[in-house]
Amino acid sequence: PVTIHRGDYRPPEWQLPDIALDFALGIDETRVTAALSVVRSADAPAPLTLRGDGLTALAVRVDGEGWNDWRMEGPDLVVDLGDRTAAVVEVETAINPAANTQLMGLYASNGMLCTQCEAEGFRRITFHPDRPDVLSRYKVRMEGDKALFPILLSNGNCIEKGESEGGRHWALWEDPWPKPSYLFALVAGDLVVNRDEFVTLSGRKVELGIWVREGDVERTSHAMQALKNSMKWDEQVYGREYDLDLFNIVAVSDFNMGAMENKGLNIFNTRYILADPDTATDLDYDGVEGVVAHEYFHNWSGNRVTCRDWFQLSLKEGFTVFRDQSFSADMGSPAVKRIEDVRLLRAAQFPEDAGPLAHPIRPDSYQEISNFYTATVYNKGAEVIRMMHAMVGAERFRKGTDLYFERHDGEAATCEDFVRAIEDGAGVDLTLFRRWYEQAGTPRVTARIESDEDTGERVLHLAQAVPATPGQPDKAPTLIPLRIKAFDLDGGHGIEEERLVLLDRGEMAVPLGHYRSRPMLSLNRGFSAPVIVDFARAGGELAWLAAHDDDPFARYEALQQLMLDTLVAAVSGETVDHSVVIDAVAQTLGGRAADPAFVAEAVLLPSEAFVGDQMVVVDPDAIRRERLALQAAIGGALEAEWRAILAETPPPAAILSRKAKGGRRLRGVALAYLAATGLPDTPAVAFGIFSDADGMTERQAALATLAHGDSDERVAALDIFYQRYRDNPLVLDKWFQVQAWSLRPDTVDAVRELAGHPDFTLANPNRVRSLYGALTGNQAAFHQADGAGYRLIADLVIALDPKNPQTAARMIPPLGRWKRFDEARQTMMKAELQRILAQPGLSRDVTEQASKSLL
Ligand code: BAL
Ligand code: ZN
Repeated sequence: PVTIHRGDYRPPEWQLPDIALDFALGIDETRVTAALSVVRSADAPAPLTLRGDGLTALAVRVDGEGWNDWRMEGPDLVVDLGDRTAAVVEVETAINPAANTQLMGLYASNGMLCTQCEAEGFRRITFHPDRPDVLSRYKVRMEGDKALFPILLSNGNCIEKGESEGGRHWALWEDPWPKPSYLFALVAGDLVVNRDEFVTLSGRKVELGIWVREGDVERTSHAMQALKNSMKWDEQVYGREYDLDLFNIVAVSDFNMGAMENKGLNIFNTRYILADPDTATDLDYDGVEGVVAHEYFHNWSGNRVTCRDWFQLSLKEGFTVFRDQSFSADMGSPAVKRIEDVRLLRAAQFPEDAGPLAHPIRPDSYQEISNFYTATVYNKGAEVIRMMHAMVGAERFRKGTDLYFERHDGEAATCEDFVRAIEDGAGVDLTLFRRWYEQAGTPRVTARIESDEDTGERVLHLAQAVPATPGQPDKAPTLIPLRIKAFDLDGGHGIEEERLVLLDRGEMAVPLGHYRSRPMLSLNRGFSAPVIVDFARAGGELAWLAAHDDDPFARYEALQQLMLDTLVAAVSGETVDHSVVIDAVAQTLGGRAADPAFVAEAVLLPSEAFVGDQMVVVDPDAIRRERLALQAAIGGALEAEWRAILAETPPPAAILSRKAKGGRRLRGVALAYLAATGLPDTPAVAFGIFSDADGMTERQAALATLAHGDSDERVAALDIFYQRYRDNPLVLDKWFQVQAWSLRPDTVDAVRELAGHPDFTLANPNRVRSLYGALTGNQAAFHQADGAGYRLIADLVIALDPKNPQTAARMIPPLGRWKRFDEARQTMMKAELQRILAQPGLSRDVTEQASKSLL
């Protein structure tokens, strides 16, 4: 495969100010006529190269005349326009949406037609430069059978529609805003709408529509509320107003991503639109709110200002994730949101940064851009924006973003443009900070406190190191903003104010002041920098911070560190005393009345994978054993507390207040701790909760708990759940997922069997992720000593690649983490990667991921 390098960027030779598309719609055949008005840049060569993927040109016309001066170069169409500097090039193609199992371009899903063009799907619809720095105004006419496709949608506004012969009808859509091809969208199908409206800051009325299949419209109210809240929030916090009279969202079941921000016509995975208390958990509700916001926010950070090239993907994704995170924090609990975001970063991005697929948030090269929609580009990208925000403060940051939108509105910009706008707008020098864009790898900050011999002053010594990553053996120090605060237990000094320390060199000494005894130091509060901190602290110090730190994230972090230290010691064969952790958990539980959601997060044990990340060689079986032992110890010691929490009447599922959600979350945690004790009545307790539940949060928590065990209640609950929800795909995903998450020793066998279940299908990415994605997240199962988990994932990749390479490639990274495991596992993991690579006709997506994973 060809490697594309960031440094090779050249501006486009041809601009396409206007595009008219004509679709004759059909499930098995759709005819596309594209009329591209093309304008040659000065001194660009004459031939016009239009990218294609699996297309044949049925006819080519130039300025209305049949044209023979064209040829195919591989998948691309090259049209020789002689000495013309401008022309209208018309190309006709025919595509088969029903056969499009890749779900890129125009495809059929449940009888409807829809599109996904980011990053390079537009070239599967028609020939086009298909690069984000070519922006055009689109006019789209579509015609199709009225019974099959009663609803016809595209970007912008519908300016005309009508009936035609043979039961067909048509619609003409126009999008006044120039946009890159990846933001093109079309939907045709039998859909119903939830309509609403929003009045913008300047008083303009916007019609809102969420389009779903018949029967689903009742489950769209949360998404609609989230949309209106997002529109208002973006006005208030960023001064960004919506810019069309219409904003449509369509929900589709078969979708590779979570959702897509097409201009004025967002297309969503149903998972992030549909929610009601009976079928969606509180976390699902939060997911809907966050993704609706994310896609809406792209209207400015992504659409009005787009990316110059795909290396700049984090320009729109990192910034937009930061924006959606801030929105969700404002809508709910900032502390809990921060905990969730950091947990995700550590679970998905830190391992990526530490493995063979590590790349900077602005990558330097790629073979297949779909492989770079990563936690690094998105979530570390968001952390990088967050650090700038932390360094300059909200007000100055807003000056920077205002300048960014003002300077680059209507343009295809770069990450550098963003950083420069923040520098100029906020008045800050980010020279050194730019290394966050250049260097991969999670920086490691080591900290220790010493006393200055002469002055008696306490000094915090900090050092940073960025680890070597593929292609980047040597790293330079970067700028790391660390929020710190020292607490003085002996009085005298008083409690200090929080400070922001800018660690801008390899090593640095920070005077803390005079203390009689070593102060309790809260470091990297709020996770102000996405780094790993090595700071040796005794259990007592962590327990004190877990109880007393006034930053809730730091309290959470201290308790997590205490649990982590205990687990790592136990796994390393040390005899550990569980009582310090138990006391700290008990202490934290004391605050549950005030903030149950925070308490639920804080008392959760670190995941098996995160414990593994602390070890030189991961021992999945020992981690499982010791984590279960600690869980059982906490469960047993605090049995009365867990039972008391479970004895309370749960908040009604329909109430989605912060407190109600927190209460339910804590009950789920309480049930898991109680069940870990193995006390004989726990299956009955869980089954009681499962049966009495008035909503999915409690029902799923109880089912997941039962799924770990071996009781009759487990079998009964799985069966009841299946029978009740067998016709609801999103809930059925949960049924697959809880079984693949199970801590039972036979989970790999169970997953293999479930893959043969009549409701399992490779055609639906959500279903694939619910079973196999859940398995790779189940550390001890995936790394089962006989390699059966590895085999299963490799078999999946091989079977799925010919159908849907993008989703297949996303299953590979867990196999690429082989370096972290013992030799036997390493050998088996590499063998599976090699087996994948030996398949003939492998996609570029899978080839890139599998071959890089072997390095
Ligand atoms: N742009 C791809 C989907 C998303 O990040 O919104
Ligand atoms: Zn996005």
